[in-house]
Amino acid sequence: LSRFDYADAFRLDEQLTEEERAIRDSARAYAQEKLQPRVIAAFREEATDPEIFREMGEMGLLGVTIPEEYGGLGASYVAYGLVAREVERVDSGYRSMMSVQSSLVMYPIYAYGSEEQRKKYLPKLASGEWIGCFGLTEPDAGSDPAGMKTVAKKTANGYVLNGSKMWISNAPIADVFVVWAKSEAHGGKIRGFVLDKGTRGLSAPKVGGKLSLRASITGEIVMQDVEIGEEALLPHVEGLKGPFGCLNRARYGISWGVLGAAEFCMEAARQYGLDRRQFNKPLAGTQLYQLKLANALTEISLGLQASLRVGRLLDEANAAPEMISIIKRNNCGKALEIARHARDMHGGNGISEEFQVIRHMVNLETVNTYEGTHDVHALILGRAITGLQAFF
Ligand code: TGC
Ligand code: FAD
Repeated sequence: LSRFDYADAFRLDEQLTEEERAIRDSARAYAQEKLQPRVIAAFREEATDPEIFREMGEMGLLGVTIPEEYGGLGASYVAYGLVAREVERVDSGYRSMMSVQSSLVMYPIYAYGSEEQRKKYLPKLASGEWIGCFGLTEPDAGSDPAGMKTVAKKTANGYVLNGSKMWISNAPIADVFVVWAKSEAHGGKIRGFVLDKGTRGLSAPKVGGKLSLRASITGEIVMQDVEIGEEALLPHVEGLKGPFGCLNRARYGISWGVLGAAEFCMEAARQYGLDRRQFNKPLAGTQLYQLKLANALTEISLGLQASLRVGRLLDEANAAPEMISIIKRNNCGKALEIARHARDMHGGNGISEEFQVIRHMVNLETVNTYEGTHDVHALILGRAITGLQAFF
């Protein structure tokens, strides 16, 4: 029998294509060389460097699955997941910046947009010259986006939008706003609109005071009589399946990303336990310490295999949303638990920014909540199991 390597327990590496390995390696090199050195200060100062989008664009990390003719990489969903894992190994906020741009802004423009919209927006979003955001959540409509109040009224040449969005990643620095609204001209159905920064009546104030995901800027989107032309409408989708189609992809990416954060935490705890001695022995030589490492390794290894499986099915256009709920929910919950244990295993040092585990821990609280909370995904699965919806 061959030897076991805890750093790749089920030999994920050999299940990847050469291209996927190459994309993963360049994402890892970028994340470790360029993102890791700035993250501690960025989180402390609650500062988001927009230059990161340009850098990611140059590395081909934005729109990994979007065809090359629109500036993307034309690579697999597995490759996209591997990028999310490497970026989130450094910080969930950086992965958030990348996944909003790729899955929530570029994807809907690609999948639901006109050819003019694709040509106008996708290459500049892929290069990071333009930054995008996605406005679905509102102050009074979070888990229940069907309750949104933002409306689009028809005018002679287009629409006028009124409403506000809350908790929107990238919004204060965004050039492109994908916004979902109930359109009176379409029988009150939810439609997508692409707005440009600087349009009269459109503003995006920052949400300050976040104690989680501080390296990623979050804002509101306020729309007061925002007049737009017909060309701002995403023509090819109607209803909640529009935003959900994007969320399927982003949630899938998150399922890989959080395991990158969990791997960081596990490795940090392992090293700390080898270095730190108490009671005349390394902490890593105690049974309780090893139990926690074994639990972390088990969940990370199982989670990676599950995400890989769903990624392969996505690449065959054969994945169901419920599969994505399983991996988003489970991997987020497990990563959060692993981060909390790693924080504890570092003792007092665990609360210091220097050791980084507490930053991952508080970030993962957000990731467990956004893109459908842990409990909302349980209800999606409960509905699939029983045929009974328990949301209301
Ligand atoms: P429901 O009746 O279930 O469905 C309404 C319509 O939508 C379709 N649909 C889907 N289509 C594609 N993919 C999916 N996953 C879909 N889920 C539902 C469905 O077929 C139906 O279509 P049609 O044609 O029959 O009308 O809708 P509901 O109102 O009962 O939904 C309930 C629930 C809980 C499932 C849903 O609202 C939900 O998932 N809530 C969570 C909201 C959420 O995830 N928000 C995320 C906001 S964006 C964000 O957080 C970005 S953070 C990113 C970052 O920074 O990284
Ligand atoms: P609520 O829906 O009010 O939920 C509160 C609690 O009630 C949760 O525990 C939830 O599980 C529970 N709950 C809700 N409904 C039920 C039910 N039927 N049964 C049992 N329990 C229930 N949104 C965007 O559109 N774009 C973004 O870019 C974006 N970025 C974000 C960035 C950050 C940092 C954060 C924190 C959020 C972001 N969000 C974004 C919003 C995010 O998607 C929502 O916060 C999330 O969907 C939950 O909605 P809510 O905050 O209104 O909580």
